Amino acid sequence: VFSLKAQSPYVPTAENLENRAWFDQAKLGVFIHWGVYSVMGDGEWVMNNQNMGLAEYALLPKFFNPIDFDAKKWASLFKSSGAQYITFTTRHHDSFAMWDSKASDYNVVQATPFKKDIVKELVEACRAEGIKVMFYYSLLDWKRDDYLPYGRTGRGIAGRDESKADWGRYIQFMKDQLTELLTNYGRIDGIWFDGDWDKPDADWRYDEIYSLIHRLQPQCLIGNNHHLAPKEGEDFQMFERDLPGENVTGYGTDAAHVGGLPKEVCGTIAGSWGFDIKDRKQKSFKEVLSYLVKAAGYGSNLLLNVGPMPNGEIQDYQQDRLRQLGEWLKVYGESIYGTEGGFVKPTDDYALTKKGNTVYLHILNKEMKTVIIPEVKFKISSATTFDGGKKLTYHQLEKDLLVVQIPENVTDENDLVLKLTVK
Ligand code: H79
Repeated sequence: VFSLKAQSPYVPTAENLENRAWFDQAKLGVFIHWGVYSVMGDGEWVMNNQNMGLAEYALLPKFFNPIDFDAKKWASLFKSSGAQYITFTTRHHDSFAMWDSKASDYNVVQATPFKKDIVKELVEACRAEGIKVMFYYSLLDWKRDDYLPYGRTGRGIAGRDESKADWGRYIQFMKDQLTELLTNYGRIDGIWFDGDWDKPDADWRYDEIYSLIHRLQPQCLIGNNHHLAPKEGEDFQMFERDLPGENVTGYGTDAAHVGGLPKEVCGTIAGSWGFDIKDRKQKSFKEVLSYLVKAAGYGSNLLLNVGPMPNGEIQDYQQDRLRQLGEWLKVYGESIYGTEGGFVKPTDDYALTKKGNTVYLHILNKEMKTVIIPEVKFKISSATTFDGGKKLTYHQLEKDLLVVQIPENVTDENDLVLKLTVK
């Protein structure tokens, strides 16, 4: 007989620790924001941002008929990027379930002409490619009455009835949906919660929710985008549009709240998470690669987002970025996968990763002739180009300064990877 209360303090099982160790070295995942909001082509926050009423928004599922969706094509694209896992939006803030949910008929099978269980197709296709699957699940809800009273968002959305507020029922609804997701789709490697910040003072009953998840699937890694220090029962810590502790967004997690769990930063290839037809902030390959390399320099994974179109296609330039990463990782993967980071703080100019007695020095700013790195606490015995073909001049000075001469005629527009051997 299981206790409904979480064991306190939370003691992760052996399977869970093993999965954390896998996650910690995985370094690249693909985030997918896809839902009925994609039909609008105005990002995943369109319901809130355009103050769409419930009746208006309820028209969107009628247009969700992604005739070009091919889960196998997606999975093969993700595989070619070098990603080790995906995180899919099973349900975003609009409450729409992308699977055959019994707890709510507001789902892809019952409410769209497509009628197919997207989660099922995606899970099966990714599994066939050896890609692990995590589920994004929103805590915040812009549709259900039982979620009320209002949090910080969603007030302009017409059609909800505050007299039907019922927090206990809402929590039970989430448990029912999470149970479906963790019972009907085989092994799931993580649950990625978002939206806590809408009601930071609510009793989210994480003790019950997290213990339910770990009871159903002990290896399932729990992360929660609450922008706070990790809470009891969580297995990894995520940083939205941020590097760990940098908090450039202002609503993120500052350095004081970075914990000792495996880390993941998430960011977009486009300017938005969900498909935005007017997107004018498309990232170059260099920007995307620098994000991956800096994340690894912090010892963190990068969860890189694509926002598929309503027809089920992923935009060509987003596909290109993924394939370019994969091509790069085929050559330089040893400097990313399975490395440690966090021993020297990355900058826009450089990032360092480490495996055994090899330190990989990533030069991100190709204008530099010399790189000067402070706080280097280890002694090195050699410095070479990535292929070992050319010895580099370096000096280790007092105050832990490392100075490395950047070789001439060795150019890589995006990231020049150098190798240091640690004594
Ligand atoms: O799913 C993607 C986004 O839709 C969701 N998380 C990613 C992964 C997300 N949207 N916004 N945010 C996360 C951060 C929200 C910040 C704000 Fe606020 C909401 C700023 C103003 C309203 C938090 C709540 C800070 C003030 C109120």
